[in-house]
Amino acid sequence: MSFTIDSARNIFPNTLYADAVPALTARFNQLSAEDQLAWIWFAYLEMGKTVTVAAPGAANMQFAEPTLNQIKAMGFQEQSQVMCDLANRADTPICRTYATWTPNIKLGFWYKLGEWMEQGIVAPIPEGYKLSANASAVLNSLIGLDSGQQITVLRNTVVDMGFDPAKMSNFKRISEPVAPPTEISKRTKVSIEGVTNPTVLSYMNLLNANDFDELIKLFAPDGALQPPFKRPIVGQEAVLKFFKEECPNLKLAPERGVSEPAEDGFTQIKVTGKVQTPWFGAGVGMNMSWRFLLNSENKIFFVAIDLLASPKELLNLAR
Ligand code: ECH
Ligand code: GLY
Ligand code: GLY
Ligand code: GLY
Repeated sequence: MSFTIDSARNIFPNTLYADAVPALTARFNQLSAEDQLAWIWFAYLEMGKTVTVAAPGAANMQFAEPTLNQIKAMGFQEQSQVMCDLANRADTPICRTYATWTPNIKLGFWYKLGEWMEQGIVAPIPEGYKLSANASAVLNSLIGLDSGQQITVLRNTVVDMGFDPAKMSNFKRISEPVAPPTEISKRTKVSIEGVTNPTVLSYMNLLNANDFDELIKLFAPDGALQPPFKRPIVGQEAVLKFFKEECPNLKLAPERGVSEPAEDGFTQIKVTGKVQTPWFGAGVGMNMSWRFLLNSENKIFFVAIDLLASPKELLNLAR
């Protein structure tokens, strides 16, 4: 029997991922649009007590600017309607535009709206707004999670807003131009206790250097990558597009791992460690694992990236 993408997903089945994130996201999705927006506002304030979000880069803002200016010119009532429409995933021109943006453009858009809400330029969450009992309960659950899980929930809520791309016949993804990779002389090199496999080390180093054109060469032509809480992205072309659209400026700090032979000359390797997003930098270290399945030519047939349930999982390399 040889590996399929589906069977590859089950390597290292003892990996405990943060299932609190999809659980909380599902509860959040049950709330009304008004409650959702207020919930995010309160969650954002709460998190602001312990972590700082970085201002979006100019590249993330240029595509959102026309829509932001359109919203700025509206009265409060119309602005509130636009925000509710986004949460409701309504079919409006702004919700259709929003749907075409990459996650980083969407986050930059809301970052700016949040600033404007604070400054009184955009309709604020009404003073004294009282969350429903359900929404309060969901907020309390969020506050109980570690910061890496909190920012993942928050990112999901933003990414899922807007009209459903699957319902758009003329869907075309809008993404920022890809910045050049880090100069060779400025690149860093990871070391991983227990792992010397050159493909795995290069994967980490090339991703840290934003060198996506070299990184993709480590994958088999039909290779796949499974981001946290997502279905696998299959094939070099689709994976490269994902890297360019969603993965600039991540910082991977793998710590340890284990490598062992699998059937058909394949090798399975699990690595655990920390990951930083450019939005929070060193302020939030996400506890992650990478589960690699390499083919007999040492190309990546499959890699799953998971957000771990707890820091304790960083030490779990069991098969
Ligand atoms: C306000 C109220 C009204 C409604 C809204 C508001 C604004 C909200 C704002 C929220 C901002 C949230 C942010 C969240 C950022 C989260 C980023 C995360 C990144 C995780 C990345 C990972 C990468 C893993 C990977 C690795 C690989 O090896 C391969 C690639 C990949 C308040 C106005 C909405 C402003 C900024 C969680 C884990 C390691 C899979 C990518
Ligand atoms: N400030 C983070 C980003 O623009 O990606
Ligand atoms: N690690 C669990 C999953 O496949 O998403
Ligand atoms: N999913 C990776 C990021 O957008 O930060």
